Amino acid sequence: PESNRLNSTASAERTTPAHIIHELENGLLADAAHTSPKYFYDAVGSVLFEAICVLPEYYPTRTEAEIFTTHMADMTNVIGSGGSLIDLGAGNCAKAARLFPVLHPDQYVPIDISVHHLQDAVRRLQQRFPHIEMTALGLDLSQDWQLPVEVRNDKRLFFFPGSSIGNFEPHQALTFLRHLRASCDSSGGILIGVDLIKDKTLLDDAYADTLGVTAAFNLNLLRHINHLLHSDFDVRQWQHEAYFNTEKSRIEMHLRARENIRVSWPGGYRNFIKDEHIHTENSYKYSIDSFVNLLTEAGFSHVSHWTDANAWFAVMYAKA
Ligand code: AVI
Repeated sequence: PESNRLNSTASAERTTPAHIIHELENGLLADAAHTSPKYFYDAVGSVLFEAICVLPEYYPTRTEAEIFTTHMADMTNVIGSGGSLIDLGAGNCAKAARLFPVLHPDQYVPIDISVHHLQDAVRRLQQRFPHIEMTALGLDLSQDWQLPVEVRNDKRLFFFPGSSIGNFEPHQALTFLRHLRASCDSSGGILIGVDLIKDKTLLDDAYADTLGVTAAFNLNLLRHINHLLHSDFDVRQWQHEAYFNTEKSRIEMHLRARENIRVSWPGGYRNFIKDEHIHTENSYKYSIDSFVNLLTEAGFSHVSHWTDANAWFAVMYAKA
């Protein structure tokens, strides 16, 4: 819209990398304003996400954990042991650590956008498992990335739990999976958590919990953007919204303007009219068949999958 501006003479002193400023500005100035879900995870956002994972309404974390507990022996038989375990979006490394005693990796490579967050967890893990070589990497998986040479290419197992693949657009998910396939030889594989299509009410409730933790998680994005962009979002002027879009098979999260709002930052501004919204996240839900097809299209084969009794969530293993 004409009233929304990007001035060429941005002035404030900044520590935020230019490509992040650009990405945020482009998203905020688009006709349908949007932001990348990676900006949820500042210090507060990461803690709020950990809280989401233990909410009664948020079934994915506990359901996935239950699938691992129930089917671990069968999974171990299919996957085998040894090699490099490459943990994509490792966070506190807790999910991968549960695999160490059964998969016995020779090397553990946790990857996260913030390597600082990883370091404490890795130090503690290294004490518990001194014989596993550990290399923490700070990489933004939504950008182009390559594994450095210190990651051994002998039985690379990519571990991507939590249905984080659902936060990619399906075409990006395919590109990402193809990149994983290209990043290992035929001894490699992938172990991935996938959230499945289910009753709309269950899905809606998982992203609009009664305590308002997911609302806080969504709204905290505005505080993080203020920090990165030096913008003046006022959290109180925005309303959390989340619902399952059945046609597109995805949860959509939005922030809706409660009133007419002008948001400014050094170099630009955007006027939002009441009820206009910022699209902050998609979380795609798959059927087992559609995800098996995606893995196959990406070049993986021999897909095995395990689910819970309700078929709410699936863990899949595929060979390279
Ligand atoms: C990290 N990701 C898999 C979560 C999800 O379910 O899409 C993020 C999340 N957003 C709201 N609640 C949880």
